[in-house]
This record gives sequence, structure tokens and C-alpha cells, in this order.
Amino acid sequence: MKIKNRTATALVSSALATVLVVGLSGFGLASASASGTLKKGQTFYLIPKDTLNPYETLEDGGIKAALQALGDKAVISSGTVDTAAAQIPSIQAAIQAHAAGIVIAGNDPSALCPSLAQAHAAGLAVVSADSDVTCPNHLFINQANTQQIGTSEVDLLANEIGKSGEIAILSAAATATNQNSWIKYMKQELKKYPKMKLVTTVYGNDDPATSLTVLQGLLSAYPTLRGIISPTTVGISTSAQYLDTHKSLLKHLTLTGLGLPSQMKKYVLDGTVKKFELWNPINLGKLAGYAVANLASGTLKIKTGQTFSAPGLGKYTILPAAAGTGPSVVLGPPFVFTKANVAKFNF
Ligand code: RAM
Repeated sequence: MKIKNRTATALVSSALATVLVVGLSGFGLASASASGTLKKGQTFYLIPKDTLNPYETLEDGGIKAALQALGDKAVISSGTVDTAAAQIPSIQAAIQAHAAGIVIAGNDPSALCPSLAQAHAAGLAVVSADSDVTCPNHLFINQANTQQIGTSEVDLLANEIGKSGEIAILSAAATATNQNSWIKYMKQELKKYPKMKLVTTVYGNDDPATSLTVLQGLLSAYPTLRGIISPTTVGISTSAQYLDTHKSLLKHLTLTGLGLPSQMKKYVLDGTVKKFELWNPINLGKLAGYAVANLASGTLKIKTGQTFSAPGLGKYTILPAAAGTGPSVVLGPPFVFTKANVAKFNF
């Protein structure tokens, strides 16, 4: 409980800090908070999974705020579908523009590696944030411990459905590194609950229309489904909206996963969804922004134990490579949203 309260305070105060940074930069005072050792006037390319997802927009806003506070420039560039192919032109554009670095949310663990290797060879600092890539020579900014995200979602659902019944996962793109890593740990955690059975995983590609189609397919294939975990803000908000207008389903079905409190508030307050999780995507972006600026300035090397400061958030340390992940930095533990707190957040 203590941890949850601390996290809530951190989430709220960091949101306030973000407002302050943006506010100051609006008055031309931002450079007062920048570290003297960092280069200024650098250009960075932010390459989200796609340019339409509100979660990615919040994250990019955080990166941009951090870079602007340091006197740098941010260019947001990506496709409108969650594929590696749609992101490659943006990596090429960053190289052509002689950008100082890239922050990318990988739509695929390996398909971006040849282009990112070109970027690294051209001297760009490469940071992945939100969704990792498996290429060398980059730093991953992880929203929370990967295993903890996966296991906590299963535990949340298990406790809501009495640890028994058929469940399904409604994910994002089938190639998304982050969702697939979390699902791996969900499957591991499910072994603790022998009466819960994962019947299928469906993929909505972080597109609301596709998410709705696969949700409807799921519900007609498994009419007595007890639970759905949707580890994507697009999937869970689409599902919540559908359940809200098909309330009889709630007699047997529980929805949880990862959602934006701003999108989920309505559904939590009216009882459609009881609990879901997330972190602060604006802070994730800020952390990634400070990391890439430090890497591009030479004040941070991608080496275990190296530290850098993210003004408003704290001091962060590069963690050693672990199973499936290279050197990384973790923002903090996921936070559970309920009726009692969901209205307090600005993202
Ligand atoms: C979606 C995206 C993103 C993920 C969140 C939880 O917006 O898939 O990558 O981190 O959900």
C-alpha cells in the first residue's frame, strides 16, 4: 500500500513537473534547468509506433518537453500503422537530416535493426522507449519491469474472477516487442492458477476498428469467457467502450489490462472496469528525452551502472542486460487505477 501511495504521489507530482517545464519553456526560461554539460540546439527524431495512438502522443509530448527544456529540437515522424516498414522511412529521414539521435518505439524486435545500424554508423544516438528492439548499440527506456507488468496483470484478473475460468488476451500488433514480452510473463504467471485457461490471443494492431473486430470475434467464439487482459491502451479502451454498451456481458466477463486513466475514467466510474494498470507515459517520454540528449552529448555511455539525471524525475542508472533485453533504464513500478483514484490523473 505504501508503495502504491508513493507511486501515486510521484505520478501526480511528476505530472505537475511536466506542466512546469512546458510552462517555463513557453516563457523562454527553460535553459535555466538544463545541465551545462549537455550540447544545445541538437535535433532528435521521435519515431512512435504510429502517429495516431493517444498513448504514443503523450509519450512524444514528454520527450519533446524534455528536449525543449534542454534547448533541443524534436521532430515526430512515423507511419499510421504499427509495422516496422512504416517506421523505416523515418529512420532514413533522421539519418538524412543529420539528427543527433533517435527515440523509437519498436513495432518489431529485429526488422528495424539494419536501418538502426545505419543510424548508429552515421553517429546518431539510438534509444528505444516503450517497445524495445533487439539490435546492439542502443539503450532501452522501459516503462516498468517487464516481468512485473506481465505477472501483475494476471494477478489482477485472477483476483477479480476467483482464479478460475477461460481467459483471453487482446494484444496490439503481433510483432510488438513490448506486448510479446509481457505476454510471455503472463503465460508464466498463469501456471500459478491451474483453473484459469488462456484460450487465445488476438491482435488489434493498436487500431480501434481492428481491435473492435477481433473483440467481437473473440466474444462469439467464446461466449462464456470469464476474462480479457488487454495490455494495450487502444485494446482496453475499445473493449471497455463495447462492454459499456453491452452490459449483459459483464455478468460473466471481466476486463483488465493497461489503459490511460483519461480514456478509462468513464468506464471505471460506471463500473464497467474495476481495475487496470499503467505508468505515466509523459514521464516515460521525459526520461527517454533526457537519456538520448545525454547520449548524443557524450555525457552518458551505454554501460551498466552509468547514471544520468532527468530533471523533475530523479537520477537513473543503466541496468545490466537481462534475458531478452540489452542495457536498460526502468521508469518505475506500474500503478493500479481504481474508482478511488482514476479521476486524479491528467494523462
Ligand atoms: C499502447 C501501445 C504501447 C503500450 C501501451 C500500454 O498504447 O501498444 O506500446 O505501451 O498501449
